[in-house]
Amino acid sequence: MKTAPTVSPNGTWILITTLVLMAQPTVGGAFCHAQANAITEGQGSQSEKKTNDTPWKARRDLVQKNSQRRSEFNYYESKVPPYTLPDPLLANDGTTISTVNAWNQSRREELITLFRNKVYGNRPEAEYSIAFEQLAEQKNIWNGLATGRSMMATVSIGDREFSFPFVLFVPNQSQAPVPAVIHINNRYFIPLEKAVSENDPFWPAKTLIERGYATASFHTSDVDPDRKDGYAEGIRAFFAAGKPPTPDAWRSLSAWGWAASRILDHLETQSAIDSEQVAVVGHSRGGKTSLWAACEDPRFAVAYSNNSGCGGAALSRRAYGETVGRITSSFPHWFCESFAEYAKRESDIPVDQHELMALIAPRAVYVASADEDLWADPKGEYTALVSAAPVFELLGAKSITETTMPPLNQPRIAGKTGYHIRSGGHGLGEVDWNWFLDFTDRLAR
Ligand code: GTR
Repeated sequence: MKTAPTVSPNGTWILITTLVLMAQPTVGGAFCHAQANAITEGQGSQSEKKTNDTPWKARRDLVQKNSQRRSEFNYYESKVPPYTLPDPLLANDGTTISTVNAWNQSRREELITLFRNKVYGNRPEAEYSIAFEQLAEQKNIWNGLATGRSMMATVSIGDREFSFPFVLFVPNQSQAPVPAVIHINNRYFIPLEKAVSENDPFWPAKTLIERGYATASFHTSDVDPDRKDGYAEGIRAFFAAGKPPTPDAWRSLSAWGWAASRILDHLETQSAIDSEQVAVVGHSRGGKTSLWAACEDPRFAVAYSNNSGCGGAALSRRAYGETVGRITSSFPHWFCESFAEYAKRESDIPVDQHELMALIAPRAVYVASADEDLWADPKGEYTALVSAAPVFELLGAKSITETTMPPLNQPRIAGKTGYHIRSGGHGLGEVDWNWFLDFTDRLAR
């Protein structure tokens, strides 16, 4: 990556970055995953008291309610099909990867290529430049705690341009460069003034600043519209010069993750920020994106995936709650065409989602589920995280290895991975942020 800071004619500073994006080749492999699929639902209805050390299990009332409401989807542990997870440490040629070098030099590339070709698509190879313009600044917000900036990123190819906005807060009073959090906002754009006046639980900029983090946020649809028919207006069409996407080209999740990387390009130029300690955070479709963003961009030190479910942290092979068939028909713009072919044949996918966490290793991964969000398959999310442990271990990092789920509302942290399942439904709020920041505090300082 080449960067060349320049000053624009109107006096705002601009950073030009030239990147060459590469696509790569393909593979597969498989190991037996011990199944712990005893009939577990029904142990802990709403009225039953749970002791503090009772591992989380789906509430019987919710399993029944969801099953009745969406009878074509499975919410019963007993009906999860037996499955074998692909072994991230088994190379294409059948050899077992047992050294850090073999992982870094070949296996990691094989695996990410599979995800590109089969799930999220390949990012374009075109060269581009990027400029960051400061549109507005507030210097002494929250009693002088932070400076807030309204920013515009503009990507250029020849004389064509594509722009998307983001908002950035940097603490004022820190002696040393601070870690940062890039928030992928899949719901709405939060302008500077609003982020200052309301500490939105979905992106609580003030809380993040108070806890010692810089933070930036952008809205996914400003980069690639979150609609089946939004292609022409987004960054993907911009790169393709308006041509339709090829079947294996990147889709919206990858485009949003790419945008998070562009914001990281900007953070790298900020002396107040420690760009080696940047987390990428997203909820739901944003949480699918945060994991993939960290796979594609090794500069992210941490990925936090909140309630991301199918196509995110949850194992596809469990087919619990949302399935590959359902997600690819409801949201065809999120995944490349191959993924849809695995509807009802999840066991044929050459990868599963634990390998996303393996691709991020030995960097940090935090996964969060919610008790009532069975659509996102909390157990599948937790099991994926734990199933990446052999790769963390190979790479010399500790991670969660306990296969039994933690109790409700009790975060579990081991080395580079963390997990919690919180009371309540699908959402990202104060409790999630606080537990996540407790995790990153340990990493950062
Ligand atoms: C749902 C979708 C999920 C999840 C969610 C969200 O409709 O089925 O995969 O991504 O949207 O983003 O809120």
